[in-house]
Amino acid sequence: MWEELYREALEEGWKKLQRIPGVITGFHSTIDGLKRVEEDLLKRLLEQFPHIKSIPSEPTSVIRSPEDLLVDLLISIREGLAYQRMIENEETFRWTLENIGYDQLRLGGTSANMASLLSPLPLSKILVYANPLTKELAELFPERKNLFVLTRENDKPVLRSPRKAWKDQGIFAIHWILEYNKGLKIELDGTTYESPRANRFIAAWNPVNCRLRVSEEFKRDIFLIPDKFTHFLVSGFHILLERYPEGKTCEDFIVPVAEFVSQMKERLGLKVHYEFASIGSSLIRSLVVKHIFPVIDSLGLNEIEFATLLSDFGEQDLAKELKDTRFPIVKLVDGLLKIMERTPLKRIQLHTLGHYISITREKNERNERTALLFSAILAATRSLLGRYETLEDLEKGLGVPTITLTGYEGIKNIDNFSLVIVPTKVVQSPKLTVGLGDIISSSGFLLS
Ligand code: 8BR
Repeated sequence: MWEELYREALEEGWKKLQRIPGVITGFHSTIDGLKRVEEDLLKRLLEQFPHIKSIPSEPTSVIRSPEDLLVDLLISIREGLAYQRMIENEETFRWTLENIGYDQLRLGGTSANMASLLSPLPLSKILVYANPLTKELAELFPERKNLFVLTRENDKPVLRSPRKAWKDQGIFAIHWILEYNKGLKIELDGTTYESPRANRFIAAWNPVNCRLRVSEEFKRDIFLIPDKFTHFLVSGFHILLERYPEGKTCEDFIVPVAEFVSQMKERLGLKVHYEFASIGSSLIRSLVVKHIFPVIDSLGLNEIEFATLLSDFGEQDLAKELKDTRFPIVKLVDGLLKIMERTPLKRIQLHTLGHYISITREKNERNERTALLFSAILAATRSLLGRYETLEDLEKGLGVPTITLTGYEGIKNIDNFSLVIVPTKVVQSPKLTVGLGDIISSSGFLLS
């Protein structure tokens, strides 16, 4: 039965996407700088700080100096853990650019990734918010007829391909992905440390995006263009800081974004989806729940992010049980019901490796099922081929076997909520897993 439903969902989803007038993604597009960390680089960096004799146990909360960055990187290597920290000042950013540099630049940021992953699909318009849009960032966007940024020409707001609309040249923001292999050695004052596994440390300099500052031009022009948009994918709250060097707090930046999203919704008639992503700070999470949840229609997350959210709502026992028992569907459903009861959300879409679940206030089960199944085909295709360009590519994803059923799959109505649980297609040796969550949630929302 599921194979048949999958086939129908591919056909139906592909047709339905063509009827969507336009999608906006904002407010986090950036450049990822990939750098492979080897022993000689570590030696060169350590020579600059001869007083470092040992590695502290915990990383810093933010990177305030080149030394902080190096120490955090060493901790990540010693533990084999993927920490992510924001760089707080421009001197440290310049030092890192000069002393570490990058091997390769890649498109980064949830909004840019979602726009880029949606652009091969038959959507007529995708408007991505990318600011500042330098030549370096613009050239990382794929060249596609349906992908735009909002810019001005002859004093009029217009939609243009990012590649034709860049303003400055240079790198003003970068998220360094410092990757290392298993067994990388650090020699320090007679002691040798060795990475227990391959992983990465991310150090990000992004002064505009980390304040979620939306340009005045965008705030005005989005209401002036004649082009119709119906869906908005908002994200980027995971790179906020609790406090800023100028004395502001994350709330100073969350509140204006929430107000602007609410205005966009009202004046443009948009449906809004928010992709949670992993937010380390419980303070930022609680402010996002307070200010952002009331202005969105749909929330997307994975099971780990969901367990954290449950803890924030005082459901620590359920969150622990979920983690201890490897996220069984019945418990995930219990948790989803609790979050729906306590928030104004209209829809939550939760993805795990084997199942996707959506819960909604309105009865929309057939569309929800098509949406989830279509998004699973996209995830399977991207895992299988590392990309998708055409309907034929998606047919290859469709061919990936659907995972074994547990008995909970299907449509359920509980306490006035509609639940749809689908089994997914899991690729055995995936070519690529980055960006899968983003594509599952964004395509699922568009088709829901
Ligand atoms: P996040 O990026 O939000 O963590 O989501 C990742 C999702 O990608 C998982 O929930 C799972 O559904 C999907 N995924 C992964 Br990871 N590996 C996959 C694979 N080999 N085949 C299909 N889907 C996969």
